Amino acid sequence: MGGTTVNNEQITCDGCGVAIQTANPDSLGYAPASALEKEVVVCKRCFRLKHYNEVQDVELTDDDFLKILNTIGDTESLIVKIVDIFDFNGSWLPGLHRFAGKNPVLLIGNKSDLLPKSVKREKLIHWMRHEASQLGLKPVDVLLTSAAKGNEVHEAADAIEHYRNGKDVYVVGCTNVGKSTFINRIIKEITGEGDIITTSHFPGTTLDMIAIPLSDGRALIDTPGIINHHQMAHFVEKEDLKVLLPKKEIKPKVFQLNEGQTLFFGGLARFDYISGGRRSFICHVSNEIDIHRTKIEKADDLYENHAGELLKPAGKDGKALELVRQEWTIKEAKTDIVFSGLGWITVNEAGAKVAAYVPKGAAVTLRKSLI
Ligand SMILES: Nc1nc2c(ncn2[C@@H]2O[C@H](COP(=O)(O)OP(=O)(O)OP(=O)(O)O)[C@@H](O)[C@H]2O)c(=O)[nH]1
Ligand SMILES: [Mg+2]
Repeated sequence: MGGTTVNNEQITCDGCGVAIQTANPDSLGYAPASALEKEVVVCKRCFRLKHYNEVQDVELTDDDFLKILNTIGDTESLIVKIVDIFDFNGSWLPGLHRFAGKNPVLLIGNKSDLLPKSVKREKLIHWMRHEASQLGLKPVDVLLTSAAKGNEVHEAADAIEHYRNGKDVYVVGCTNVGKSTFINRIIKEITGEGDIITTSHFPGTTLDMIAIPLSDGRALIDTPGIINHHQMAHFVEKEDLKVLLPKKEIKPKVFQLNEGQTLFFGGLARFDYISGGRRSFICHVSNEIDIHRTKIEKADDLYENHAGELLKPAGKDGKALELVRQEWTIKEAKTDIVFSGLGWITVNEAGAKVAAYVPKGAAVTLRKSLI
């Protein structure tokens, strides 16, 4: 697409990084010519996101985003890898080394405000370091932030300054982990200006690199998120994202279940308690998601007939999803059954026989409880 240039320089959108063009209102990167005279130039898509919370689909593919990130491998820089602490594994972004090259990596767990206060910070950082090592990453440091609330962003900025050693900084990660929100916070600290880069709960908001100049002539660079197609967010309609993705601290919900009972999490996942006597299960999911209790023997019919109505959100167009079942006997006390991107159920004592159902392609795993 022919971009718009001024003095031979390509103009890019300050909100998402896309090349600006003034010719075709229906294509990517459009801005009316009059917009170019403003100090901050934003494309039509960013404008609509910001003012109407509406997202225009883009024709960019996974490959396009990977190509953009691949250029980092040839740089000498600090990589700041952000993960969403609420969906650690789902937002992990495997294969970082493929485009990060040999550069040092600083790992940040973001959205710490979502976790119940009972999750201890030190324990979480220890756990993140352990998980990172299991996943083959040895970060120079591990931090925890809430970019939305501003918690520990100042400390993170100090750590970045320390580890970057006078080099550029690339902020990378899966879509929606809060990279742009994090950078906006840092800009705010430095310049006092707020919400420069466009952020939204739609995965894939940032479309190209956005360089924020640092005082020594280097830059802090926002990058487009890599899409993880296994994340729950990709199975639902866009308007259901506000239900699925928590905005506030998760309030744990305790369910006393008898053998043979089922819990539905909207129409997105199902949990069967098969055997092990009456016991409690602690659910950690977005406060907006309805948890519906029924009997195992009724659950199949209920899902078939009521997904998208009583059990909502469900899949695209409100349709039932193809749910895949996995069964375990919980061997260790304090185990979390993690429904990637949705939340987790904590089981306090060993011995329960359970089954979990998630949309085909989504992940469900066990871990030692975080709490
Ligand atoms: N609760 C909470 N939400 C956050 C936090 N940081 C970001 N968010 C929200 O997460 C969503 C995604 O934020 P973005 O900053 O656009 O994420 P991104 O990583 O830049 O996403 P892409 O540009 O799509 O790759 C938005 O709805 C943010 O408000 C946080 O610390 N806590
Ligand atoms: Mg972004």
